[in-house]
Order: sequence, then structure tokens, then C-alpha cells
Amino acid sequence: MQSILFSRRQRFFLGFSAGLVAGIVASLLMILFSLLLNTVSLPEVLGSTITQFMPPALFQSLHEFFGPDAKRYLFYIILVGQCLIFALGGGLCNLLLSQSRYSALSDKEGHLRWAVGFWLAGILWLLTGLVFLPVTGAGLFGVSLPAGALNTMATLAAVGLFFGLSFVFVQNWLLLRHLQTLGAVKQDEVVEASLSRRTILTRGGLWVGAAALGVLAWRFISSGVGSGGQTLSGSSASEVQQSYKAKVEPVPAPAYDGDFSQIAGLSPEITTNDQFYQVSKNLSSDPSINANGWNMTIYGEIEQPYTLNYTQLQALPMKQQYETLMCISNEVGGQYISNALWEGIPLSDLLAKAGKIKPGATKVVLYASDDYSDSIHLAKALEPTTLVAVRMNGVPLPSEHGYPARLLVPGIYGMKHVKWITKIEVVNTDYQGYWQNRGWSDPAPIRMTSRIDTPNGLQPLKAGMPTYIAGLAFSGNKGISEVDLSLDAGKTWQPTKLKKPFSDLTWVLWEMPWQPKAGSYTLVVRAIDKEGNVQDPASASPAPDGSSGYHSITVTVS
Ligand SMILES: Nc1nc2c(c(=O)[nH]1)N[C@H]1C(S)=C(S)[C@@H](COP(=O)(O)O)O[C@H]1N2
Ligand SMILES: [Mo]
Repeated sequence: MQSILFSRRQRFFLGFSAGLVAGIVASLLMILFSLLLNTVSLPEVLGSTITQFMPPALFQSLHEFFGPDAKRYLFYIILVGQCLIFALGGGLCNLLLSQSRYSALSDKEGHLRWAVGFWLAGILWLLTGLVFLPVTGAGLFGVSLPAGALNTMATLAAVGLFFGLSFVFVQNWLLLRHLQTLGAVKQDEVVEASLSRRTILTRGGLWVGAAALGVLAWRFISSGVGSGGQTLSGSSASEVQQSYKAKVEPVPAPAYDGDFSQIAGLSPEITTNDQFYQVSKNLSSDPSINANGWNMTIYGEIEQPYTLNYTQLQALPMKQQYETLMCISNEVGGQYISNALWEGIPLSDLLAKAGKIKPGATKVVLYASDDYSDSIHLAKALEPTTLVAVRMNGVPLPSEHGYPARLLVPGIYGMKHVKWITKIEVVNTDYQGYWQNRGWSDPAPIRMTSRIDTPNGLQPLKAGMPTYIAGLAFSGNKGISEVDLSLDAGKTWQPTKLKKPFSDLTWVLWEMPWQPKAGSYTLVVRAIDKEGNVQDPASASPAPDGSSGYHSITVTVS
């Protein structure tokens, strides 16, 4: 770039701007590819590395601060960072090109030749494949990513080329505009350039980018769920803890009520598939798998390893099971809990088909197509309620819930319910899965929880008007024998009516009719399981073992 019109700063800024625009469009293209074709997404790779090396305490406080949306913010931050790196690359490129030995790459006004785009693409391709991906642990050109190295090479080349060529195009266009404002180019030349076919193509590209951004935004918004309420705090919490007994004897017989009414504001007993909470480690895109090419291999410390395709899997005897899933990062009173009717093949049957399990085997590892994995102990794997599920509420598993096959393992947190299974390995080591490498519990037994769904502050409460207090309670696979409610911040308790649940693997709905006098009330709920264990009142955040404490809400009746 030999133009005398520009200072070094201006040249840098010009390249930075062009790099930013090209970088945004190229990043959107990368995300669009990864959404549609499951190709590499660099923000995803970096996010996974960052969470792996983040100290658990920092992870915890970010989670507390941003809530369940933390992963989305992380994704946005990385994405912005990626665009800034593209922009920086553009700026530096211009500074480099201003040296006279590169004068062949631009004309005397500073317009870049297309060759610059190819050079940029090549350099980025090599840096990403040989440096960035290996450093994040994804291997040379992403060999250890689910998409594989060849696919990643091709994707990076396509995105890189798109960036390089858009960079040249945008920079030349900006330059033209700039020269025009300086009066160096005649007005009609600019008009002509702005109507050129290349411009129209770029505009098309920008529209595609904008549409992709819209799709993404919509996905994030539509999958977002918040959590409400509070845990009991301050003096009332210590009062509750003083009177707390960990276990009650005899265990109360559940008082199921046939007249249990479905009240407005109370969660439906079965969550519909589209209302079912949704969680995955994936920052931007979850796998969408075609069952035709899918199969599942069962191998490891077992005599006859084998592989099944989808048709073969579905032909095996299946079992129906109502089960509630809860995420380990669910806060007390939170929304990351749902209940469905599942159908699947007992894992013990699948293992039995592979012959004898070798002595010394300790765990079963489930691998998934999004590079996620987790393990369960062999004894847990052989429990009759541990299933490889293929159906949910009467239809094949929806894609976001693990199609074509996911694990169901009652009694432990949702993270162990591996979705999009590809391989099942019997091992004789103490395998640690994706979240365990990030500091979360490995055995991960569900901590008993209960929630007040209504009142929820949406309807005003009038003195003397009959209403209901209602919600749910969940103990993993132990069943619920009693749910108690306190109207006075935990000083006194009374048992509520329970709805008979479909199984001991699900949540239990509870309710209590209420005709309040005017005043302010602190409602608190606690549950007792069928072994007589009382819900733990000590308040704990989700990391690393799951949350505990009592859900409590304060309401005013006027
Ligand atoms: N392959 C895969 N399986 C996964 C996850 C994931 O990120 N990848 N997330 C887990 C977590 S943390 C939870 S809570 C449950 C959520 O299941 P759902 O989205 O069907 O409710 O899936 C689990 N299985
Ligand atoms: Mo989870």
C-alpha cells in the first residue's frame, strides 16, 4: 500500500474496520455451518477449554452471577473476541503491506489485490490448525474433535477464504468511499461501484449473516429459562436448622389424595417435550443426528463387543418408565427439572448381549457425538431402571433431548443422562467425565428438593379469598412420603396433600388449600423421602454436589 493519503494509524484503522466487518460475517458463517452441518466452531472449542481450566470457585461465582445463562454469555464474549482478532489481523496486515517489499500486493491508491485474501486465508488456516487447535487440546487440525481433521480442515479453509476475500473487498470499498470524500474519485464511479455485482453479492452475504444471527438469537431466547424464588435466609434459616432432624421414624405413610386438583400455576405432572428443560455443554449448536448412519458400539471389558444400528436397537424389548430429570446446576426452586414418560432398553440387557463382563470391571462409560462423556458405576449400570432411552412421551426422542438414544439413570443428576450416545465402554478404571474434569461430583446422587409453584406473585392475594399453595417435591429414586409446608418461616409445619405419582422415580405434586388473613407470610416447603430422610435445610449452591436448602417465598395478603 503505497498511498501517501494515509498515515500508519489510518492504515491500521482501515484494515481493522475491514477485518471487523469481514470477521463478523466469517464468524456467522462458521456458526451457521456448525449449526447446520456440525462442523467445527472455534468459540465452542475455546469455551470448552476455558471452562476446563477455570478454577471451580470462579466457575461457581460466574454461575451464581449470570445464572444458567452463563454459557451463552461465555459464547458471546468469545465470539466478540474472535471478531476482534479478525479485526486486529486486518489492521496488522495493512501495516505489513505498507512496507515497500509487498508493494505488488496493492495498487498505488492502496487497493488490495485478491491475492492478499488468499494469503490471509492460508496464514489463518495454518495458525488455527497448527497452533490454536492443538493448544486447546483439540489436536492438529482438530483430529480429536467430533467433526474430525479432514472436515475441520475444509471448514477452516472455507471460512478463512471467505474472510480473506471479504476483507479485500470491504477494504477496497471503504477506500473508495474514503477517496470519494476526499474528492479523489468522481461521484459516478462510486455509484457504479456500489451497484456492481460484487456489491450485490456482499449485500446478499450480509443478509445471510443477519438471518443467521436472527436464527441464533431466536434459539438462545427460546431455549432460555429462568429460576425464581429464594432459599430461606438469615435468622429463620438458623431457626429451621435448630429444629431439624435428619431422619424421622416411623417413616410417614404417604397421604395420597384422590381429590387432588390441578391448580392454575402448579406444574403439569408430565412435562411436554417442548416444555422439558434443556441443558447441554454446547455453547452454540447441539448435534442433530441422522439415525440412518448412526450406530452404537458396546465394547471394553466385556467378552463379545458388538455394534447395533438404530433399527436393531429399536427391535429389542423395551420398558416404559416415568422419570424426572434434574440438572445438578438447578438452584433451589429452579426450573431445571422436568418429568416425562420414557421408553428404552435396559442397559443390563445391552451389556448381557455382549457376553460376560470381565473381572475387575468397575464402571461403564457413555460417549456422545458432541464429544461429551460420563461414566456410571457398574452396579448402577446393571440396575433395572437404567435404560438406553429412544422414546419420550410417546414419540422418538426429540433431537435436543438426545436423538437417537440417551441414557436414563434414575437417582443421579441429569448430567449422567448422556444424550446422543455413540459408544458404551465397560472399563476397569475410575473414568472421569466431561463435568467431573471441571470439578463436579462423580457419584452425583440427587439431593432431595421441593419447590413452591404457586402463589408466585402473579396474582394478588386477597384476605379471606380461598386459594391454594402448591408445588412439587423430588428425591431422585427414593420416592416422597411427605411434603410439609410452613406459613411462618419454618416455626411450625403442616403436612400437605400429595398426588399419587406415576412412580418413585418422579417428582410428587403437593397442595394445600389456604384462606389467608391479611398480612405478610414467609412460606417454606420441605420434603421427606420414603426412607424417612428429611430434606437438608443447609443452603448450598449447585457446585459441586447439587444445591440444597429450603425453597421459600414471602407473600403479602391484603
Ligand atoms: N451428549 C451430552 N449429553 C448430555 C449433556 C451434554 O452436554 N452432552 N448434558 C447433560 C446435562 S448437564 C443434563 S442436565 C441433561 C439434560 O437433559 P435434557 O436436555 O434432555 O433435559 O443432559 C445431559 N446429557
Ligand atoms: Mo446438568
